[in-house]
Amino acid sequence: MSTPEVTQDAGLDADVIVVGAGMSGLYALKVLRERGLRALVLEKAPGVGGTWYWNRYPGARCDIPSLEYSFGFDPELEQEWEWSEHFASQPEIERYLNHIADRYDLRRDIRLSCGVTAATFDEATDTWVFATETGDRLRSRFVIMATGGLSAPHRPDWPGMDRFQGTVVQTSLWPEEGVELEGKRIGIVGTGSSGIQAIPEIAKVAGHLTVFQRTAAFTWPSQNKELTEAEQAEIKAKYRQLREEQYASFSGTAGTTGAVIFAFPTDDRKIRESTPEEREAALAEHGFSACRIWSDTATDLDANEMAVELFREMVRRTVQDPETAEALMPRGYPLGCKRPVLDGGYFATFNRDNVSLVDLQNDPILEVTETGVRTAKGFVELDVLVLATGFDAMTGALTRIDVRGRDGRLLRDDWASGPRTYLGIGTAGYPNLFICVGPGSPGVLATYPPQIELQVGWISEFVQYLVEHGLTRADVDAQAQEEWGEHVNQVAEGTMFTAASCNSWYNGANIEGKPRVFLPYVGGLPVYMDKCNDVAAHGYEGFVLS
Ligand code: N01
Repeated sequence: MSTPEVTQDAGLDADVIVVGAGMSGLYALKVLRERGLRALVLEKAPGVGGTWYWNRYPGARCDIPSLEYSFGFDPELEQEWEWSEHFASQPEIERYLNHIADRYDLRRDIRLSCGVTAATFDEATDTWVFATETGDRLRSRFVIMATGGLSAPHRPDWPGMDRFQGTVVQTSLWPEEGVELEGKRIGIVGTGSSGIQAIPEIAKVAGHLTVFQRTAAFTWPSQNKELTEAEQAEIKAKYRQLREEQYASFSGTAGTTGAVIFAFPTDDRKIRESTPEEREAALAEHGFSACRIWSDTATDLDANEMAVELFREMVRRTVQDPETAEALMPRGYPLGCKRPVLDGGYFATFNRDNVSLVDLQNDPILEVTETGVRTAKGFVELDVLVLATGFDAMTGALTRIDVRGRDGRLLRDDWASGPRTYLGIGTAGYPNLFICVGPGSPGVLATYPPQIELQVGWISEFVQYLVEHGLTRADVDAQAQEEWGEHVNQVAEGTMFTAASCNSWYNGANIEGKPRVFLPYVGGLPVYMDKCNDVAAHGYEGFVLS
């Protein structure tokens, strides 16, 4: 790879400052260095790993097969790293990312416990100036915001929260030293991916676990198991082919090692044309996945509701207490609107004597007191309150930093009615700032490592191009941004993601006051990268370079 003439301004701490040392940030550092650029990573956490540093709650694991949820940039790394399970646990992924930091000697350019509070574009010099929690002031020509799609925790604020004398802990800020749960009276709010993973594990050790549920979820048994040596060897022997399949796949996932729930319809049968006997046979064969095999549920709401009924039937057959089962059945929103969840025995957990459910639809939380949670119909005494209440997704990590662009504009204000980006990578008025897995890119809809390799690879090549051509400023053309935004909206139209009844973090509806805007690009990873590569081939069309 050619090495560009790097800007050697004495006043610059780096050519590129990367915010975040998660998967995107680590990879960005590696490829920027390879391109001869000086990069420095600023990370809020005391360790590397991003999501996989912070989310260390009991049961935390990935729901993409481990052999696919890993980097393909180095065949030696692929061969030497051993995954122990089909779906890797948080500690194993955190170890993997630490291994990457060591193996590629990344740590010397990573500052830990160094959260960025402000980033300001200096128009006189075409540079970015950073302020950090540690009081540092740093300057670079370019910035890569590797701040993650699901990294700004959402913490509800019920009346009395400050009064609670027990422990309050968020799944996404789980302390490294752990939380004492054995024998305790524990309440958990939230039944998305995090809550659903944590609930069966916490139930095993809690004195009593009370689950506070606002919306019943769709979740499928993960069927996670140990990865045998033979299975691993088989995949490793054809890793190049697998990676090519991932890069070419809509969601960056080849599905080789059991990503069951992401399987789309297996044939073209329509549930609307099915008989009760056929539906019963589907239940017998596929269990919870019986609702996912039909070809007409993705676009036809009536068909979708018939499929949901199959899911409800499985809940009915799994959960012994009829009232609890009824409350655990998703209603009022379609299958395919929210991020699917994989679980390790979630519904069966409600058959345990030490687990109870509070259905917040009928019995909302009124307040938190010194000793527990008061709902409309009762009071639950607690020692520990776990918040599995999600994230200000895709935009929160960016808008929580004071990012100031040209003319003193503030990103938080510019995005007050929804994010505006070009390719999810740049945003007009904020020159030289590039976003990884940002709103308007596939982001959360495509497996991160392969997506990051493609997108962060594209960004680093762009930075190298700018440096090689002596260009100091790359802003986004407002018209190109407008057209990309329209395209992002257009491809999402008619899908279950944007159904009127769909409230999800994909569209900001999980955060009070957040504008309802569908955030990721749903056109698929290959279509997205074709567009990015086309932009590059045309001299970075849509960016204004000077
Ligand atoms: O967050 P969520 P998450 N009062 O937003 C409830 C990824 N992930 O952390 O549905 C009461 O999905 C909220 O209720 P409602 C994955 O992409 C992956 O679980 O808004 N309840 C919901 O039940 C995932 O989708 C993995 O009505 C309140 C829950 O809290 C994404 O992260 C593991 C409330 C939040 O669910 C986010 O998942 C974990 C309130 N005020 C996460 N506010 C894997 O790889 C919120 N809720 C497996």
